[in-house]
Amino acid sequence: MQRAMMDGISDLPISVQFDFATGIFSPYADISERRMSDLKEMFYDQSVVAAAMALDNPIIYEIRYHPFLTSVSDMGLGVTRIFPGKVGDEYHMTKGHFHEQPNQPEIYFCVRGEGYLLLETRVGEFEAVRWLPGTITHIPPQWAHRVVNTGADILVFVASYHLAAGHDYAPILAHGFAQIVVEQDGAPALIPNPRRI
Ligand code: S6P
Ligand code: ZN
Repeated sequence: MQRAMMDGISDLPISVQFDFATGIFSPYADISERRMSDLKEMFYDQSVVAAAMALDNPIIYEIRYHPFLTSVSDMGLGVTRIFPGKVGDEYHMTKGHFHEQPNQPEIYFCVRGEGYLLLETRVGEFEAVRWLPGTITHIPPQWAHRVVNTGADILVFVASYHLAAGHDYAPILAHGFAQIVVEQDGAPALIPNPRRI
């Protein structure tokens, strides 16, 4: 079958509508929830993780996706809502990943909330970008990316990427990022990742 005749493929412009009040756009094709159990290796205080999983296994964040497929391209839109909160003193965050394909970047646009975007290369270069509503970051290929919500409000960001990029979670699962974001004296602080010390 020709690609242009497959389901969901259109070579015409398509728009979806984003609601700034809720951080939800529609229509969307799919939604994923990430609960404590999905991130259990990511947080450093494993006793708090185990207790939260046993209690109610809370949702840490959710992502709504929409693929924009044409006969020659595969742009993906993802809007992530990270709920406020901490695991012990470590703020809620996304799992974080590299893109599998070595030439695939991404655009992240913070539309609500506050926090940090953590970025790290496979050879250990590390950056933490302070994020506020309106911050737009270009994530170059082969920089792993994780968003941390340090505020009392939900953090919402828009992601735009090619679906062919793929996701590689394994290195983050194995050793996390160089730094973690925790509350110290009532404020967010970046500290070395205890799993790497
Ligand atoms: C995809 C893009 C986002 C994330 C989403 C959840 O390349 O970066 O849509 O998938 O923010 O993060 P994670 O690390 O759980 O995939
Ligand atoms: Zn990505």
